Amino acid sequence: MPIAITREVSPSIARCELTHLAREPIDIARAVAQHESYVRALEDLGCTIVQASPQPELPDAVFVEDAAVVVGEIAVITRPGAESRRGETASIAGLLARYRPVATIDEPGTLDGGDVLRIGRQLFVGVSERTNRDAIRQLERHLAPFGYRVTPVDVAGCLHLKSAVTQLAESAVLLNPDWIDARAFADFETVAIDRAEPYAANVLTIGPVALCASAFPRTREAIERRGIETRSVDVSELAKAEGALTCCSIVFEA
Ligand code: CIR
Repeated sequence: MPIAITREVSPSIARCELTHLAREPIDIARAVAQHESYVRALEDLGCTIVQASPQPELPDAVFVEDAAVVVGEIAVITRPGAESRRGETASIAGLLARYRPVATIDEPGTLDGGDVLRIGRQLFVGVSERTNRDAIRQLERHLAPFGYRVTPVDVAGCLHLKSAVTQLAESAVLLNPDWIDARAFADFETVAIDRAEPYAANVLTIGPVALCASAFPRTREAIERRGIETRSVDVSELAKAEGALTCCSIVFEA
């Protein structure tokens, strides 16, 4: 039974970091309601929800994914690329210490969990505006003893690696070939997003089901045509903060 760590939307979310999007007003009540639907969808998919303590003064605290990388043996607490987000990690470290030994990424490394795509014993890590090669080397040092392989992947045009590619099934990924070099995923079956929906590559797959954002129906159809069951949630207000589906949880086996 997977655990999903989540954290409620901060009332200060309007002051979130933005890199590739223009600032738009965020309807907080709607963002909160959408986040609650997201959490319910995770519960419906069998996750036990563990809520991190609210951090109302930290605008991006709902995007817990960026604070840690969890594998079966260990949790690695990140050092987020945006300085405004560094205060988010301590509370997540405290929670994860209940489940795993905890290691850290230290200065000068910067790493956002959104840049880490784990598929089995392989970790693809985006080299992005948030994640640098020093942190990737530190991550590799923490994980290599457990048999994990770490592969850096250049990311251009989007915030994180997982804005451009996520896992759909054991050996299949969903990707946007405009933002990463698809050859890095040559060993996998690839499903391409619909070109009219560039932000659609971020899906959260739990067991056999891919949770998709309702804003991207064409890509959802492409996933279903591949024979993968999908569910959808509306996260349009969180998307204005440059967040997507994987960002709002840290999912791992207890
Ligand atoms: C940020 O720019 O850091 C937040 N506004 C959005 C973070 C989204 N996180 C993710 O994709 N893992």
